[in-house]
Amino acid sequence: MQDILQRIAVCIERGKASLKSLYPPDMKGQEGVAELTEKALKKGISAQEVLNKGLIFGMHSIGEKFSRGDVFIPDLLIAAQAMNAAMELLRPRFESGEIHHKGTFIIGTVSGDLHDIGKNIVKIVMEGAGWEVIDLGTDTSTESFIKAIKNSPGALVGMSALLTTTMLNMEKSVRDIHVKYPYIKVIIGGAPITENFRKDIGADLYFPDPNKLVEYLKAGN
Ligand code: B12
Repeated sequence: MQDILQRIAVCIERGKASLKSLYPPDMKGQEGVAELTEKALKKGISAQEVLNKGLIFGMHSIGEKFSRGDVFIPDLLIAAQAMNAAMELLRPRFESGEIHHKGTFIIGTVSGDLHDIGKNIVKIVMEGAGWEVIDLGTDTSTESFIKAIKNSPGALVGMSALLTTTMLNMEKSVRDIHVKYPYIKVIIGGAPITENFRKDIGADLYFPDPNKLVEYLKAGN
């Protein structure tokens, strides 16, 4: 089992999306993340394990290489493409089949920030837990959040940030949302976010991953 998850991680890291992908040239003709994900699921490995021990692990490995200067932006983009394609394969496995939505969850990556892999995972996990998700995409302005809240007044709002620079943009968005809609709960997340930062900017909740958010909501909060 470890073997196939490791192979998935390597495919993400190398940006090998499927058997057909011509990139990277040294992996031509080999199975990619699409085939290996299908195989792992058929073997009975859970979607959560494929996500955490395969896909996310692979993204973290390439992130470390990027920090060391061993890979560059185009490598990250190719890995991100493979990651997003694999997540689409996992999406049905996260669906709970519940007919009634538990509520509406608005999510966006904050202004100035183009990272969307984490946000997309939060979206899939929340949909799987029975929430209707309105995805505002990346580089989401405060105005876009406010417009979405106006159309779904009872929604929960999620914000994602991956950069230490763009996480600062959360403060304005949270403040402006709370001025207009004091009852709206704003939940923040993303690699650089901490509980102390949440307190500093007055957001309502912080979770390091979407499963913790779902557990919190399931507990009736
Ligand atoms: C892939 C990637 C990119 C891709 C993004 C592609 C895409 N479609 O997303 C591209 C190439 C575009 C990119 C660009 C840049 N990047 Co970049 N990137 C990464 C990388 C390697 C992986 C990020 C990722 O997807 N992680 C995997 C996901 C699953 O994790 P996650 O996002 O943290 O999400 C999880 C949790 O945090 C949580 N979560 C996330 N959001 C939310 C929200 C809520 C509500 C909740 C509850 C939970 C939650 O749940 C998720 C699942 O568990 C990281 C390195 C790393 N180790 O993180 C660097 C990294 C984030 N990038 C970095 C940098 C510097 C940049 C650039 C500035 C580089 C440049 N010179 O241009 C640009 C900025 C572009 C911009 N304006 O946004 C730095 C940030 C440093 C810093 N301190 O700010 C990092 C850390 C790399 C590094 N070590 O230097 N990047």
